[in-house]
Amino acid sequence: MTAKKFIALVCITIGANLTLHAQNNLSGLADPLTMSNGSIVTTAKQWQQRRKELLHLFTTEMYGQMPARPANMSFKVFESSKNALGGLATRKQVTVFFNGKSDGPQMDILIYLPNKVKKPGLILQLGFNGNQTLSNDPAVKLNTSWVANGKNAENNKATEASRGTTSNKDVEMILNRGYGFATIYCGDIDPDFDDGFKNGVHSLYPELQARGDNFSTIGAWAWGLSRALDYIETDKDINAKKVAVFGFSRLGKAALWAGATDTRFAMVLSNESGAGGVRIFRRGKGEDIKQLCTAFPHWFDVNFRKYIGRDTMLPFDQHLVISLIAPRPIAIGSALGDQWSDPEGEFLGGVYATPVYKLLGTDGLPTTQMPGINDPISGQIQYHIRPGNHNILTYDWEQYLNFMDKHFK
Ligand code: GTR
Repeated sequence: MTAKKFIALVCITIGANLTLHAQNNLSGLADPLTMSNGSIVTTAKQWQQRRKELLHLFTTEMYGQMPARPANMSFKVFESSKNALGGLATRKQVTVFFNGKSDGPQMDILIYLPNKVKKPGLILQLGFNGNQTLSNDPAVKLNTSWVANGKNAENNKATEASRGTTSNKDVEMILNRGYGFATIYCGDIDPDFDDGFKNGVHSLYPELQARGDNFSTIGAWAWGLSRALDYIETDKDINAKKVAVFGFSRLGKAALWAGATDTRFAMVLSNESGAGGVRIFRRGKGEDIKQLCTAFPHWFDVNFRKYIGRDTMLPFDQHLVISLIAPRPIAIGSALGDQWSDPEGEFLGGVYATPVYKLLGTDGLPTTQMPGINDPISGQIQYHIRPGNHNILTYDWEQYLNFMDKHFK
C-alpha cells in the first residue's frame, strides 16, 4: 500500500469511528487502537504492545494483580463413573488443592463428558452455590464451602435441597450437542462477601493485599478458572484447545477477565455480565461504579474506587477488556428485562471492540445496529438479546452452543 493510500485509510477509519461515537453519545470513549502515547496501532505486532499496555491498565486500575500458577498445586480425581446421567455421560469429580495441602484452600471440579464423542471440547462454567446445583445426579458431592443463606442453604452451608436447582436439563442438552460441561463453585475460590480479602485463596497471598492493585474477588474467580483449565490440560479425555469459559452476571465479569488474561481459553461466553463485564460505563445507564463498589467492595481492586462518580469520564472502558480476547471468539448475551445490566451497553462493548478483531483479520461483531429480540447476530463476536429477566435460560445456552458449533466444529 502507498503512504497516501495508507493515510487515507487511517483517516476514513478515524472518521467512521467519530461518527459512530457521536451517534451513540460516546465521544471521548477510549480507542483500543491508540497507544497511551498517542501512536496508532496498525499492525498485529503493534497490537501485542497495546495489548500489554491494556492488560497492565486493567490489572492496576480495576481487577487487581493475580498470582502465577502455584508451584505446589495438585489435583485428585476423587470420583468417576462412565455411566452417569443414564449412560449419557462420563462423570469425573476432581479436587484442586491450590497449595498442594489437603487442609489448604481447594476447589472441586464437576465434569461431564458426552459418551458418544471422543475427546470433546467443553464449557467451563463458574457457578453459584455449589456444583450439586447443576445436576440432580446424587453422586455429585454436596458442597461444604460458605454459601449465602437462602432457600437451599442453612448456616451458610448448602443443603440437600440445593441439588439440581439450576440448569439440569440444559446440562443434558449441552452433552447431547456433543460438548462436555465442567463447573466450579466461585465460593470454593473466594466466598462472595467482603472479609477484607482474608478467606479463600486470598489467604495464600497476603503480599497481594494492602495495595491499590490488590488481588480482588473477581480476580480470584478468574484465576480459579485458569486453575481449572490447568487440570483440564492434564485430562486426556478432554480437548483443552476447545474450552469455552462461561459465566453469568457477576460470574460473567470473572469469565470475561479470565478470557482476557488467559489466552488458553479458546472462547468466552458472557451472559448478562453488565457493569464491570462487557457493558460500556460511559453511557451512564444501569448499574454504576458507585453502586458496584458500595454493594460489592470486594469484587474489584481498591484503585477502582477512585473512579466512583466518573463513569461517563472514564479514561478506559469495557470494550477494551473484550478487545484483549481478540481474535478469539466471544458471545455476549443480554435480556430485555435486565436494564440494570444495560443491554445496549453490552452490545456496544462488542461494537467498539470490533476494530481490534478487524485488525487481526476477523469480522468482530458484524453490525453497529442493535439487533432485535431473539434475532442473534454472529461473527467472531456474537450478540443476542431475548425477552425476560436477568437469568440464564435454555434459549441462552442454545445461542452459545450454536456459536460453539460455528467455531469449534
Ligand atoms: C447484582 C449486581 C450485578 C450483577 C448481579 C448478579 O446485584 O449489581 O452487577 O452481577 O448482582 O451477579 O446476579
